[in-house]
Amino acid sequence: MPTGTGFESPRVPRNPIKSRRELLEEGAMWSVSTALALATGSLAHAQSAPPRFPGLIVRQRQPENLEFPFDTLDSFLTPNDRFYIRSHFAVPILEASSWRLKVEGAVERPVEIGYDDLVKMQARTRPATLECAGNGRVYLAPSPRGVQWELGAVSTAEWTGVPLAAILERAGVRPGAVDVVLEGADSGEIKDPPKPAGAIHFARSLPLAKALNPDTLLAFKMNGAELPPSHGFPVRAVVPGWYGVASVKWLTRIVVSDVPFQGHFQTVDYATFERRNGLVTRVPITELQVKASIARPVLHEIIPAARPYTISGAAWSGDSPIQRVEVSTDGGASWLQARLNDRSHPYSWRLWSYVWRSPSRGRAVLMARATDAAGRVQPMQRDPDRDNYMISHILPIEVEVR
Ligand SMILES: Nc1nc2c(c(=O)[nH]1)N[C@H]1C(S)=C(S)[C@@H](COP(=O)(O)O)O[C@H]1N2
Ligand SMILES: [Mo]
Repeated sequence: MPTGTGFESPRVPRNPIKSRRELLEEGAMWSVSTALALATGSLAHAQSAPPRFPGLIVRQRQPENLEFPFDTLDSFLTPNDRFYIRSHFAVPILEASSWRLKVEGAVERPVEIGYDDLVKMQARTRPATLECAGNGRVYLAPSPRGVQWELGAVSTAEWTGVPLAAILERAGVRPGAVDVVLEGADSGEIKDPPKPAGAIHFARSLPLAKALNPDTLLAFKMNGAELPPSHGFPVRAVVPGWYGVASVKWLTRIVVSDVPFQGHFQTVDYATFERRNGLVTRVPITELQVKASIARPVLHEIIPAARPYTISGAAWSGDSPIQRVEVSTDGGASWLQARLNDRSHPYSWRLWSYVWRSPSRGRAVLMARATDAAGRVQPMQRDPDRDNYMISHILPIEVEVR
């Protein structure tokens, strides 16, 4: 078995099944307290904590950090009530009727748009996969800081929205502009130093070219429905091909900037290290890395002996589509081609499967490896410069056959 992959031996630091059950119990307690609130008449409290799809894994209740149970993956689009949620602050309660989007900074004419104006503009509908840059973090060793995601901080939805470019065109981007800062209505204090004083808003920037890409949307629909509050109601950015952090929720302000934005979530958090000309450089996290994940079987699952078993999962990449997924059932010694199940959609994951003839007994180490059309191959080794983000190297899934 390969060593030094950056994953702890035996492959997972905690028992994920136990921790999930504990977390589900927490979720069950939440429902009980909701019922109690209803019984005692404190309806306002009950309404602010709606019951969720019972299968969502609670990683943190406040702010909301909920994981899609990746082993239930059975469709290209993730239903809205199963889509993972990553929030840094409390969900801001916004109303469509009073919502305004301001566009200012290095523009010819600052503009302000209301919800009704926005939804009347020419919209596009397209699927896109969002993955949190910390997805898979629980499997890293030593255990790094941050939300302890297993495999499911990734989901795919069909988004309807207006290209950000159309809004920027209304305002007129001035020559010399380099960055477009997207600011959310949510705010709060940062806990860990280095941290600014007082509350700050969630904000991220896009380089002008990505902001003007016609696929970068200001979305107001998710899988054909109004955006749920936790996913950014009434309007969020969707930046296909980039880690989820770029897709700012509860968008209320856009600032066009003539210098690169250096905000907290751009440089201190959601940034990583890269080596350029022999220098270690701090860079914001941007494009999704090529990655295949195994949904089934799960780690330590018992597989029936000497029978066909369908190994399945999803694979995704950034700007380039998935070209190939290979599976190894012998710990990486040999690789065979998996079947790409559905049609390829730009910026979206591709479901895949592989029918494995299980052996007569013993342990097996399963792996999946994706390659994109640009020739990028999912690596076996973790790049330590990535610190606690961009976890895309191959995760061995050990199972028992009997
Ligand atoms: N305003 C705002 N936008 C945000 C965040 C946030 O905390 N506040 N989290 C970001 C991160 S880190 C991710 S991975 C995605 C998650 O989107 P989702 O909750 O709809 O899955 O939203 C991004 N947009
Ligand atoms: Mo994220």
